[in-house]
Amino acid sequence: MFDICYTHPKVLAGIEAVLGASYKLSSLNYRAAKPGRGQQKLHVDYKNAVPEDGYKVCNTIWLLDDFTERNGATRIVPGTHRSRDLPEAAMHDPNAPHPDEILIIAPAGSVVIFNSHVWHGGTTNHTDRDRRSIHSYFCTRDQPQQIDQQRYITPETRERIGARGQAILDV
Ligand SMILES: O=C(O)CCC(=O)C(=O)O
Repeated sequence: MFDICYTHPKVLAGIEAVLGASYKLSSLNYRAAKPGRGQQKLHVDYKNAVPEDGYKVCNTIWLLDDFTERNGATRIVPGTHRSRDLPEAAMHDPNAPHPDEILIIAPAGSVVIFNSHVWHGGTTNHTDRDRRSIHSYFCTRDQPQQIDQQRYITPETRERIGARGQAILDV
């Protein structure tokens, strides 16, 4: 049931728009903002600010629940994927609200595709229910994967996903 997270044509078109044609899955993971929790520092999904030779990472959030003003929706600071600074260098407190941040508010079933050099992070869930999501996270082929897919792939999965899926997983 997770194959769609790294094979959906519209998602891959979005990834390609950011990373170019030479990308692979870095990891597929689940995250829930639990009641009273979920706050993250503003961060990027790369070790440094944007490298000279272009963007290296691009993330997607698959909303399993509605993202609302109150339940720990992801915040992003639009335009910061062009910044040469990391949030911790530019901000006194990356945990604090940023004046230009916006919340991603969308219904369950939506997929958010974002250049994850943009400053972003989870916010606190002020409701009594988990706010759940799946991330399929991509990187350029010159980068190490967050999860070494080759190590975990089963023969059944390899067979099922075919040559295209194998190329995206880099197995
Ligand atoms: O779940 C979210 O709202 C954002 C998660 C995130 O950016 C992360 O875990 O690095």
